[in-house]
Amino acid sequence: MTTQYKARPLTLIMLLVSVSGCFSYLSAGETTDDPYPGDTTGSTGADSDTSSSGTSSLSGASTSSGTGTTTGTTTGTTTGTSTATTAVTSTTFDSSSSGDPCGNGILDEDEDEECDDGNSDSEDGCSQTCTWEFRTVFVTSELYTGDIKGDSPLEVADHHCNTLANEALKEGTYMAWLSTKSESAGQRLGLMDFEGKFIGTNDGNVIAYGWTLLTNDPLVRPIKYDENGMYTSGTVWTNTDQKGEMASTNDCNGWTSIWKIWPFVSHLGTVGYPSRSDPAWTSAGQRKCSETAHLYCFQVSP
Ligand SMILES: [Ca+2]
Ligand SMILES: [Ca+2]
Repeated sequence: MTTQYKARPLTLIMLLVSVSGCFSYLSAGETTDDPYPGDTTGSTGADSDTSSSGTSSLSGASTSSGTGTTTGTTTGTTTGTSTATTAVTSTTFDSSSSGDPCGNGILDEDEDEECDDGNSDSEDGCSQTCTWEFRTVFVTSELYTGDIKGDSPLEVADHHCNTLANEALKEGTYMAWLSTKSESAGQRLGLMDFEGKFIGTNDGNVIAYGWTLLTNDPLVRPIKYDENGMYTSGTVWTNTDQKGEMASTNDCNGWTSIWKIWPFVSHLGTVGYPSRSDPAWTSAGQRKCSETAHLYCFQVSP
């Protein structure tokens, strides 16, 4: 018992020294190699070695695969970005080129839309291709001498047209089919590109299909109805030929006078007949400016 009692402390001391040495050795190795000393997972020898060679090959892989990755990433990213940018640009371009497409209710003049009533229907004033379909034409119910008066008789004539149209609840802006020696009706009206229908005030019957036929062919129907849709006869001041150009020098002195100063006789003015569909509708001879005649009025804008 005594021997055993004495031998135990010595054995314990030797064991402690031996174990202490082992801990001391391991601790030193770990401190040197383990980049994560607090990480117990990496504190085993096997993991430490793997980690060490891993770090080494990671280092190499890091460089080469880092370069490769960088290159790949750059190429990939560049290609991807380029493609993405192209796609976005393409989308933006498409969106821009179509602008506000016809039928969306937004007028896009860059796309040559004359109108946009928010639908794809025709025969409602604005066509499915967003162009105006109708221009109303009438002969005035009122009569005027060849002296239209005012500083600018053509503008006064336009005013007469608009006043009568407004009173008859006709929409839009109107101008008189009237020329002087210096200004033609065709130039004034600005309808040379109009391809829709010129319609009358009586049930919207067609008078001519577009400017080209208006100025080259006989009328489909005469312009014989006034702003209220009432039948009108007599003559119409025009001094305008079928082409919309000045018909003669007979324009009642630019629609400013009835009488010449000397000899004291009436000026003359070229007239047309509202009952005719041949070129006589606009140019059928002269009348004394002291007489009275109607005016033709054309809608030039909505
Ligand atoms: Ca539009
Ligand atoms: Ca429409």
